[in-house]
Amino acid sequence: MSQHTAEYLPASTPNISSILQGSYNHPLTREWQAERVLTKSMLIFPIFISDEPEEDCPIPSLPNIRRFGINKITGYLKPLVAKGLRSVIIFGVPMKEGAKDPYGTSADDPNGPVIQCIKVLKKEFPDLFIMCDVCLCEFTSHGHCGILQEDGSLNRDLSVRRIAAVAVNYVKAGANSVAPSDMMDGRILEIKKGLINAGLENKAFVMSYSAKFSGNLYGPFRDAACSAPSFGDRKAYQLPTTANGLARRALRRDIAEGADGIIAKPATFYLDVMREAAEIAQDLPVCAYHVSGEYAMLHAAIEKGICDEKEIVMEAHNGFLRAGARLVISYFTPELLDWLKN
Ligand code: PB1
Repeated sequence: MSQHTAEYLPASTPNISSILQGSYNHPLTREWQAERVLTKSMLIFPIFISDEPEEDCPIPSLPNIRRFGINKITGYLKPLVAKGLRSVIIFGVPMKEGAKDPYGTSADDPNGPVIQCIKVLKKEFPDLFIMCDVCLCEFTSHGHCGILQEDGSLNRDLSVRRIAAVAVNYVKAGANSVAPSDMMDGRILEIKKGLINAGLENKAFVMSYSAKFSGNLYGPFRDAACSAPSFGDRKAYQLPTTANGLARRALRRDIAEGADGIIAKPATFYLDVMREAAEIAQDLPVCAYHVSGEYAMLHAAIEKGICDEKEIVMEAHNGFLRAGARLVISYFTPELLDWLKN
């Protein structure tokens, strides 16, 4: 008997139910264990569009991600669409002098980056699903996501009405979906009412950022979108990082107000929230947003050789699906389009 076998013990006789390894000892049976498999149609790719038509600018804190002008974006997206890209989410970035004011007027400027980009993409890629982030932070001089009172706090009513107007104008321009990331209370209801008043209620998928936390993982995005608040922070309108209860309340509220889908973000650090969101919003698509800080952290680990790029990206995205997400907003979309078969 081998020196490593304890002579004094009889041959191990486990219960039959103790034996699991036979169920996953083959690559195919390991695939069978997944309740949900990541596919290209689940991916929504964030794109940053500026008002400089010829811009093509790398974002140092967001490796492999660039900010484009409307004359450059179709050339960039063409090969991705050919590889199976189905959806983008547009973030407008007004760069011109004087483009920002306290009301975010340029957010739905017919000649602004978002509406121009909607039209260019609809023309070039008629089957591409165009989602537009709806917020004021990229367009306001103060960098907050809503309209402010004199004392610097949010004017909820004016903010919600402005957000709804912007959302309706994006749909009028041809957007298939609007995703308000502003976090103002009641904006989903206002957007739905605005769409109904415009006769567009059956034309747009309203994707609510319901469970969105005021963490420390949005820095690279703010670099790309030039959208950092000029004072204070977003803690008065993005959820506290410890707030499971508020997230559940916001999810139930947005579903009751008519959301067609919900986003939980950040993703990796909030998989518990994602799971609860999938239970509360079981009749709607739940979308994970793998935010810029999470993306940059993975890139840092990959660049340091701590993990293999494809392995760690797939592990992270499979975690979002395991927690109940059916969609993923991911800056890794271009790589995933190369790796995924379907
Ligand atoms: O990738 C990211 O970090 C997403 C950032 C996110 C975009 N929806 C917001 C984060 C923020 O700046 O607070 C933008 C809010 N309108």
